[in-house]
Amino acid sequence: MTGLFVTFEGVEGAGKTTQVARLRDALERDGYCVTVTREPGGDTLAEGVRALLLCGDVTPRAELLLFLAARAQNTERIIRPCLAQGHIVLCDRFIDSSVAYQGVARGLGRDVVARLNAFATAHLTPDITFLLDLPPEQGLLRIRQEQHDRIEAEGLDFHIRVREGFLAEAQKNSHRFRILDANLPPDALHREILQHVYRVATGRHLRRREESEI
Ligand code: T5A
Repeated sequence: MTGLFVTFEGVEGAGKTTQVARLRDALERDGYCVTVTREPGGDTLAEGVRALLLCGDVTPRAELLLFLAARAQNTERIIRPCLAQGHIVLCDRFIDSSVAYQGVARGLGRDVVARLNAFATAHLTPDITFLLDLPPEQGLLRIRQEQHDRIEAEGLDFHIRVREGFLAEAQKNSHRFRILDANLPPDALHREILQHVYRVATGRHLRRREESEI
């Protein structure tokens, strides 16, 4: 079994978490084994790194390395083992967030981040990446200002560069990216996401829940 690895990317407030939850519910109703994880986060260590990253005083290079450390941990401890068991793994942000935020918006360089991503994940690439594309000013309005973390509180020009970084990655990796208009209602987005997941999943031997209960 090789599982199916699906990632969700986009600017702040684009609706990634909402769509991950809806997709998990739909796939589980259809009997699939689904694992949901997020970045930064996943296991206890990576969740600890998340807390440091979202509120601490972090330099750009340290920020990148902390995101990568959390990703290495999440990949080896959660994502790869679940894929090996035939699960559909849904990850809220992954390699493309580091390229867009640290590589492009922070200016550390797209290629250096891509190489470090390859090292951190031992070259694991998603089967499908949904890019929920939205003007960042709209996404930020969806999140209450008093709840903004250190990165959300960056200026609008930073978030505009993030969006451009994602769109450039989507063009470069069009075989796995699906760009969606994140202004569409959640139901319409969910239908499109589910249809595409089933198209790509056809022919793969994915674990059903009754098999894992044997
Ligand atoms: N980061 C992360 C990096 O800089 N580098 C990296 O390598 C990685 C992995 C993570 C932060 O870390 C940065 C990026 C981030 O700044 P986070 O808390 O996980 O922090 O931030 P987000 O992933 O952006 O999570 P958010 O919750 O802010 O945004 P979501 O998940 O995109 O949006 P969601 O689903 O929570 O929805 C937000 C609001 O919009 C509504 C929802 O009901 C909710 O109120 N909504 C919609 N409204 C209208 N139309 C729709 N289609 C809607 N869908 C949802």
